[in-house]
Amino acid sequence: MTSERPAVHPGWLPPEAFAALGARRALVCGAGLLVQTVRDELAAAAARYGGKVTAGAAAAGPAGPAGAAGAGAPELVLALAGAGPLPGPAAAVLAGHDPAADALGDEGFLLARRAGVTVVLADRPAGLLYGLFHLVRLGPAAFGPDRALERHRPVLRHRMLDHWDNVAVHPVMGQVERGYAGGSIFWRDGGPRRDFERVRAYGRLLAACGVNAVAVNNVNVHATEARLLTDRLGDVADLADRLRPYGIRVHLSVSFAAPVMLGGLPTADPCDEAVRDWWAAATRRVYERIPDFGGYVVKADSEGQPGPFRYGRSHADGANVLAEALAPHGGVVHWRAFVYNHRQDWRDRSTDRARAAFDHFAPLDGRFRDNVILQVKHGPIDFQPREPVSPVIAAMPGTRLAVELQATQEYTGQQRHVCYLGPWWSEILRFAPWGPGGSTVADVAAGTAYEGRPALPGTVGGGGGGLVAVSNAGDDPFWTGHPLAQANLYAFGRLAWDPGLDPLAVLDEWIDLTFTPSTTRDPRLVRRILHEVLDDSWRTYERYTAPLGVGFMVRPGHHYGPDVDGYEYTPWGTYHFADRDGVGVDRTRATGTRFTGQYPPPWSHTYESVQTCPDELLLFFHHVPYRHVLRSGVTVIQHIYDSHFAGVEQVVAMRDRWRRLARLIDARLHARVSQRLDEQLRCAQEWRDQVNAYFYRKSGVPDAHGRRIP
Ligand code: GCV
Repeated sequence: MTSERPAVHPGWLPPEAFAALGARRALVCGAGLLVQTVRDELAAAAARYGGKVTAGAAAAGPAGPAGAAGAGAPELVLALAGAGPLPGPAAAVLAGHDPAADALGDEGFLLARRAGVTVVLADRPAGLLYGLFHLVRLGPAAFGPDRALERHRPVLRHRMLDHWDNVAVHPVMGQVERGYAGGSIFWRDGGPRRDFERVRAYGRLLAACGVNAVAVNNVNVHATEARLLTDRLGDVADLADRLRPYGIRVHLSVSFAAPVMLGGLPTADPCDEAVRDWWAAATRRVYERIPDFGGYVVKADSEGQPGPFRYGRSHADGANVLAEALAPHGGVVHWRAFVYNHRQDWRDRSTDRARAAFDHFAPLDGRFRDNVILQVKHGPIDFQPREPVSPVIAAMPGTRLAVELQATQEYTGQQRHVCYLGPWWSEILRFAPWGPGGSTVADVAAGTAYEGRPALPGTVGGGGGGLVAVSNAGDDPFWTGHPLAQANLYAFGRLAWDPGLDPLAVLDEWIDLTFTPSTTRDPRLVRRILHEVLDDSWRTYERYTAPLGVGFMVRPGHHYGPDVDGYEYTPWGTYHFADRDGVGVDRTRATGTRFTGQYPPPWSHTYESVQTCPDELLLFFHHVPYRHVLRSGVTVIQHIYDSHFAGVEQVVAMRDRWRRLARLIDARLHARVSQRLDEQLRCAQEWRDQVNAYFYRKSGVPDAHGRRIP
């Protein structure tokens, strides 16, 4: 009997996505690994679609200085600006650009179409690669009428995915902590997986949406994973070799206790000379092996991971010792701000987990080295389907901050539920922490939020920390378990490249690339139905789960499905405080935990008052009676009933719509999604019934519409 492995889905790079490029005569000018990748990509496409690829400026052919495309002349030119004499059309495009006023940087590119020739120019090889994938997105439109000169450059420099992948299978968390897409692409059963074709294909998908960094192991660093820094470094180098051709730098999660665990030192005290030397030497060896290594990711003093507190040191002391070791080599340390007391006494009403990151980190502003990136979860608690933006993001003008999102759907349906996160992420990135019209979260991540203000003494200049997401990909044949969750991975990269993009337009891109005309019998219908299923799916998820921003009504441990009181009497600090009169957490300055005071105005006032607090966050900030009337005009209890009934109805509608795609798209993909929609509906009904029954029993208030509440 032969056991055939199912073919891996091509994601947003099916061969047809290259049809328009592959049919052209292309010229690629320049040298270097990434330029070679561009050439190889085009050559593969040309072999399939009948085009031709030539290399180097000498091959410019008869396209004269005026740029007219004669027979045999290139129809497409991708060139490094400094790659010697450029063919006419490319030279003309270059002449129209003023590099002094408008630099392209390491990853930017110019695009124009003149006299029948499409031209992409870049200063650096990575720019050429991103230019190529931009053309893939444009498809035939790249070869239409002339296009005026466009300049493209990423808004965020660091666009990183963190893999919570374990090398050794963890007894509780498995191969991938919070992974819902099968095993790890990188590791299996205690060692490297060595499926390098898969790693390369992953890098290619990531480059095509704009990601440029990957941390290859879990932030919870256990004994085996710690050794990736030393005797298992070769396994990391192997991954770096496969990701490098796509412009992706590898990062490593390391244990703060590594000097003790691996170096045999008696201490990991960051102020100890031997500890500093150990980090410096270990880091030097990493760069000898991986010269373009990105740096370290550290979860310290958090959920049992070791950290500087043990030695009476601050997190600035801790981060700086690693940063100092990385600095000579150009590396960065991503130091996570996810620090809180996970052994809280639930009876203690004075401790508020939401406050923790700010309380720990805001006082350290300005004390981190330039190559420390403080990585802050987007919300103050932990990736719930609705949270306010973390106040830390507005509190540290003298620190490089990265915003951390969660593509893996730990709290948003675990890739069994459809939940397109693009609209949520876009809302977060556009949020203006200092009030409407001011700088945004994206500006903080880009390092431009404080431009124009005088620099504070000792602060870093420019270059924000970027955007990070916990990856949702694994060795599943569809990459992400739920095939439609691919849209989240794609959207993350695109929004990290440009946080101003419309998440529904990004979804269009993903649909058009993934469901190409040759793989669908009715592309317009497919696109319409995919939009109907995905566009509002995050809000649908929110409707049938925990209400009004209160969060954490999930089953403890695995976090799937409802359990309203599951975390209520536990040490984790995630409570809703429902009683017979009302529900929600009082985080006001007047009567509560004073968390609202961590925000600058106007939000400190907006969130403080029940009158102005947005409905969707009301229970995050306030404890209110069930009959409290929301700004929408309905009572809290009626909103709970209404939203939970509506959420389930929307899942029913999603499932019906999806059925219409049977026989219009790939049967395997259709079947996988259908099966998951059945589970989504079952789970949504369970959420509705548990949440509604719970609050009906607590409050005794019947549903105004007399619907059945079990
Ligand atoms: C990697 C949550 C998750 C943990 C995760 C942690 C983190 O608590 O449940 O699995 O650990 O976040 O972000 O470090």
